[in-house]
Amino acid sequence: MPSTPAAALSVQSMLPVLAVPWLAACEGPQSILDPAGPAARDVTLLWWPMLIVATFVLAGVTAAWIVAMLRRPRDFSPEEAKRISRRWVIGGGILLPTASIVLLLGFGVPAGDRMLPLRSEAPLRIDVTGRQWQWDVAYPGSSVVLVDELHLPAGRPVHIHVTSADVIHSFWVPRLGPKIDAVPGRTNVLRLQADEAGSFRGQCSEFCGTGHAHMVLRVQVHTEAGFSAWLAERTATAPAGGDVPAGTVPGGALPAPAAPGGARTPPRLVSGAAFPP
Ligand SMILES: [Cu+2]
Repeated sequence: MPSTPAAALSVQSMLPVLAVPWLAACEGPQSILDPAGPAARDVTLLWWPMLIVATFVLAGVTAAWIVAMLRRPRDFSPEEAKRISRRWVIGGGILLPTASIVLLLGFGVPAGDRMLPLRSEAPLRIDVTGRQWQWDVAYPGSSVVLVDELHLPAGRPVHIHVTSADVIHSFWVPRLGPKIDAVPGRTNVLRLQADEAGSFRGQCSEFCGTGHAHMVLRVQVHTEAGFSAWLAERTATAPAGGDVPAGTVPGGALPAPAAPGGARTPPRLVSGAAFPP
């Protein structure tokens, strides 16, 4: 604790500065605390109670530890010691974890179910393939193939079929929903839905090599009519073999290693497009 008024003042003046990293994470194109779809909202609603409960548990354990350090030792009879230790084992080792797990499952299972693919209807399907270090995005039924760019309609569920061409990546658009792994030889399906039109940002969230940090995804959500018009226009203008923007790796092929065992071509940023602020 500060021992002088000047020290107390300097601590107080530092508090806003120390709070900046915390508050800065509350909004922005990649914040889970600023959800823009039902699945992302479920994640946020689960995250806040977990943070609050974890904070109380930390405070309680710390307080118990301080009390234990400060209290004078007492002699307990064997029966007393047994009764006290049994109370802690039953309360802290059985009742508390059981209540926590039941509460978490009560919230988590229905929320997880709302992120799974729908069985009753066939929503729009988009195929996403991760590769070092880019996202190939294909729209089945059309010749449109994009790199590091995903277009969605607002207000309806979309099934994102995610796989990988090389190592394990993880597809994540934090403001729209949870992440899902992109695993070679396997296709995982994630249900995403955006409330309304806007720009978002996704990021590979599984370390996949030196270009991992640059493996970003620009997400544009259109209105329903705007999406149909965009897809029709891109389908009409897409060249044979895919609509891959200039400057990206043709067809998503991996660049050759610089030398046997050497590093691949350094990653490039998203096809020249600016990210939303
Ligand atoms: Cu990665």
